[in-house]
Amino acid sequence: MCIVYQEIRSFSPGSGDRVRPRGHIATDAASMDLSGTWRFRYSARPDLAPEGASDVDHDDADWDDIVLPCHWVLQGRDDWGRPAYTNVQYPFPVEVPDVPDENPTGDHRLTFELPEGFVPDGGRVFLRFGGVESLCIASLNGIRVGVVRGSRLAQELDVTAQLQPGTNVMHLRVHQWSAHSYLEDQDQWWLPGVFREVELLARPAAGIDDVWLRADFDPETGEGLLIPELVADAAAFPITVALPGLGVAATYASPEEVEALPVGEVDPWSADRPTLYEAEVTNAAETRTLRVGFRRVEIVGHEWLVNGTKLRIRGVNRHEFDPDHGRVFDREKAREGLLLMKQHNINAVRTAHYPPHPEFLELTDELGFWVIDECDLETHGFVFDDWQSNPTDDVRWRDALLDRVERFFERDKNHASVICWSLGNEAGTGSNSAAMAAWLNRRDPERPVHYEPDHDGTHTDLVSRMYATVEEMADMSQGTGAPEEGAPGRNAVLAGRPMILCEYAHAMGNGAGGLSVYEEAFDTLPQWHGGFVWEWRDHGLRHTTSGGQEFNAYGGDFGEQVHDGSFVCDGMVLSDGTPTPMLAEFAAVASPIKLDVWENAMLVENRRHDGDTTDLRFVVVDEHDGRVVSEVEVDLLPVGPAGDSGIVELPDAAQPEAGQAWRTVRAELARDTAWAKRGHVVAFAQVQTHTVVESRTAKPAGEAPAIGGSGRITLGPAVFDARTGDLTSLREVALEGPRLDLWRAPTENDVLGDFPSYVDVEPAASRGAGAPGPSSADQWREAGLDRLQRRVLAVDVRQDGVRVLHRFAPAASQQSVLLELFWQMRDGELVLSADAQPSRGWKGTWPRIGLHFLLPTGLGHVEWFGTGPNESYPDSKQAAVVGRFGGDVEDLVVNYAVPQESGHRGGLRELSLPDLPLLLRADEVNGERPGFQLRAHSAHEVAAAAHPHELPTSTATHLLIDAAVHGLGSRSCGPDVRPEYQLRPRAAQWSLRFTAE
Ligand code: IPT
Repeated sequence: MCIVYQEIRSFSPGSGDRVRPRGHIATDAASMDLSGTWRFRYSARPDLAPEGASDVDHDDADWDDIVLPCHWVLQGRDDWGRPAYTNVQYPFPVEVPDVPDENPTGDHRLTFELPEGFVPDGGRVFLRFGGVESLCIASLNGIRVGVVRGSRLAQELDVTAQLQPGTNVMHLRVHQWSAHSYLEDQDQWWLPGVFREVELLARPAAGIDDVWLRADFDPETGEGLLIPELVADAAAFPITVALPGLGVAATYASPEEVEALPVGEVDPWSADRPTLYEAEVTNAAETRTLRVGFRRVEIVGHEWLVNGTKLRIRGVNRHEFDPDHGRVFDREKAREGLLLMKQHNINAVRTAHYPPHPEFLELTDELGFWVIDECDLETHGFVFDDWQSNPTDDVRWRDALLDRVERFFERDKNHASVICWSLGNEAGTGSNSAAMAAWLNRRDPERPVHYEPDHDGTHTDLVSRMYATVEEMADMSQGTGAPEEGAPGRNAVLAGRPMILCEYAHAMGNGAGGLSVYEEAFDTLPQWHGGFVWEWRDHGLRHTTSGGQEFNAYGGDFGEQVHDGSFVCDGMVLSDGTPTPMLAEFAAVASPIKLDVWENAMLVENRRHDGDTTDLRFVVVDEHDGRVVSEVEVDLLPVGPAGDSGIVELPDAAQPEAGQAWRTVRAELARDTAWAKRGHVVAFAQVQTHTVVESRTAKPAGEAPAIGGSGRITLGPAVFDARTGDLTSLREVALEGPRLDLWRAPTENDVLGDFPSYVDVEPAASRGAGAPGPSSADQWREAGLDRLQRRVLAVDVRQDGVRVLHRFAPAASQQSVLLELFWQMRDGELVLSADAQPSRGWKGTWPRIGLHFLLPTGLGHVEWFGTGPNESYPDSKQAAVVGRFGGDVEDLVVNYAVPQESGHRGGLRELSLPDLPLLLRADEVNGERPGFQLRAHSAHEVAAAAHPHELPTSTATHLLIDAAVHGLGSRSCGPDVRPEYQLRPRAAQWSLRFTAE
């Protein structure tokens, strides 16, 4: 077999003069970043790749230019292959270690001048690859220097012997697929290329090759201890380790003399207060600089502590992703993302599912995040064969997996923010994962090892689960129950350990709902330490239709043979970085400052890891009918240390003359911080203080309806169709309807049904044990909610108004809903009292009970007094406050990658559409107010579109006044809408008043 195929199907971790893995630490030694324009040749298969391409004098004149780092499939060239998305399944036949003949291959060549004096006297030069997907055969000046594997792992090769003064030619042959692709089956795009920097590093003779500064903090004494590990030849000594900021320095004359260095009292490092100290490690040849944070990570019983305090993870899973550049790192954009996280009370990141660019961890050290750093390993596709032949349990892969764990650990070991190591994701378990865990435990006894598939906790330190329900969490906490495949009594054993959800609350499309239920579980179940939302950001790739319309492409949009559709778009921010409402919901639910507000007092709980509340100011805002009447700051003694709570009296709230009075308290940053400006809201709470009920006695109707010509009924300014009873206009306004609507354009949580539901439409026994039951969308379609037919039962023109009776029912069904509409004129307003009554026999849930009106197209600005500013649903409304809001109709729905239900806002009082003009008021009925939704498309149009650009031209603006809606849940990957947030078939009433002026 030809040599290249041997490399492609090799289990070896890599070859060449591989340098022992080292930390990514700044140095004053010279380096040369080879990023920039290279020559590039794409070949669809290895055998089509140019022969002799690594030869120094190979003619690359007819090659193309490419700018590294990049993924070649994202360069806008249709003839360079295409991105492909799969989640669990491999995009090629599973036959380890072989991969398809159709193996896209990129040849890269760079001719460069080595600066004079670059190679230190007697020193070495290393060639460092930050990340290449997936197999890279590197040559320098026509000589092969090594084979690099492990796409998101750094690899250094010693190229001193091959480098020459003056002009050099480097050649990299990169194959998209290799045996190691079997280890890299993460839920993301397959994106080949040299996507992180390629650098030349000058290594001085007797330099300091590697440094590990372990920085311990003793929470009892407040003192720090620096424990240096120096990797250098004996000739490199003496070496000085100094922390100038603490006035501490020690010089070690020989390796044997290196010892721990007490540094006295220090400010510890934590995600809340990320204090870092500059450290210098110097000798005659080299100075290395890094920042250390003193902290102690330990597990005591079922508690995971940092600096003696139990951790509370409010985290996200973060992939490296950019809609234009894929996994190419951009420090500024990464920082922006982290700032957005901090601003939304996110304090932790799991680097799903591979080590990030090393500079990302500099940012998490600096800004303050608890990080679970994860190794580049996932073999999820083996699940379909019950994990048979899984690399994690196959001795042929042992070296490669140990090599992976060593490379990721050594690169990142110095980071204060890394408080846990994760072996990878969804790679099953076996002797190799056990060996990886053992290696980490031996090398770093302090930081715990995480690996979620280790369900029995045999070789890891944390008990981790994905998408568990709170009921399962409670079972685990109490040591009772055991998920199906578990050994009997397993939970009882695990209950003595700390627990986290490494993934929960699947943020795909609209949702996930139910965050506050988890928050309560994390706060009350002693073993639980919080969790990581799946996931931070959508991975839609910016793409254009043939007609030139931009959109976020997902699986299938590049013609993939197998793919997993929009499952790659499941973030709390959209692909372009726009936050979704779930992010605001997360911020409201997860705030470590909890406010409980009554009219005259407020309880402040400080649930931070560190620090009191002196960084905050508390502002009390009183509003009457949504208009601010006063705004004052309250004096509050600092609530602290962390864990404390305090109560403060609040000034009296003024009584409004009419309407409602609301009091909102905001905890705002009192000063600018590294992550937000003064005034940024960290927490808020709202309470209704007064309601002055208008005495609206049921006066007799002011005007009696009249039957006009051409089948019309008029009632004041309103005109009705005499046959159907439909309103057709109000003064000049074309306002049509309403029809009863029980349907919504399913969200992705409604559509996907692989996870069990709390809704039992049919007895579980009839489905077979463990089967999840139909998705909500299927159940709703089955019930015919998307195709209700209307029959007019009565249009009754009476002295006191117009009474209309409609029956709604789907074909082939005996179930129906009667809708009674009673229109009256009262005090110059058109008043609608509506009442929906379902027949018996409805099952399951309904997405909504709404009145659907058609309005003209092209409506612009609207204003409302109700909840906002974002959409909200029964299980996702902690971020919603009552107030007056405004916006353009098109901004009232979220531009999810897949069009779906969006834009419902509950608690409506007034809705004003100045373009018509129309003012609609909603009154309370039985203590409830309806919500509203305004959208340029009907639910059917939305449901039929797979991408926003597939939505047809709008023919009407759809106004829904919903008496109730169903929750969101997280069933696209996780629990369905909980019973308390479901909308079960039921009766509903509305009381609406319309004015058109
Ligand atoms: C889980 C994966 O770990 C994660 O990478 C992602 O695919 C997520 O699902 C869904 O988006 S695994 C799943 C089988 C629970």
